[in-house]
Amino acid sequence: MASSIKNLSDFSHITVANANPFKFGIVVAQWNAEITGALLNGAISGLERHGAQEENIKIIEVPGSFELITGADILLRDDSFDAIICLGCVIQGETRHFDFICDAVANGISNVALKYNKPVIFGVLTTDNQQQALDRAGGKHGNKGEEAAITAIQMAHISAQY
Ligand code: DLZ
Repeated sequence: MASSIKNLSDFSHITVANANPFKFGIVVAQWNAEITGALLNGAISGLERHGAQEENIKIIEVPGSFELITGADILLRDDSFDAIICLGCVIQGETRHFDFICDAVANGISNVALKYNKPVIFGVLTTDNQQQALDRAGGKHGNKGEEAAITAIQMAHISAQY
């Protein structure tokens, strides 16, 4: 019997929504600025390539990835944002700092999303070394900032439908 349910492993039917109606906030960490700057460029070009207007993209810088949580919270006090993109890069060091920051940022971003009932996208690289980060900030593994922007557009679109 033929099923009307799509093959769930086939996402070829998915297209990225038009970003034109939406307002986006980007919170970017200054730590590892070479990497986060490249993520930011990827995010902006991803949004604009899908129709977002420059005046509908608000960017704020925060000191480190830990502060992405507060940055997202500050932006979402303004109800006009449709989605927030958090961009950071945490590189493994010699201490357990890495684990604490990564856990806190992932949990904190989820909590802010639930608090405001708005999409808050986790565009934070968590890598063993700088080369892995470069590879994901416009290098051989693409630009995760751009991927975060596409996720933001899709989630803003879904959110607007319900
Ligand atoms: C302190 C610190 C360290 C050691 N490493 C990073 C990092 O790799 N990436 C990053 O975004 N931030 C780092 N920080 C800064 C923290 O995120 C935060 O800014 C400080 O702990 C102050 O709250």
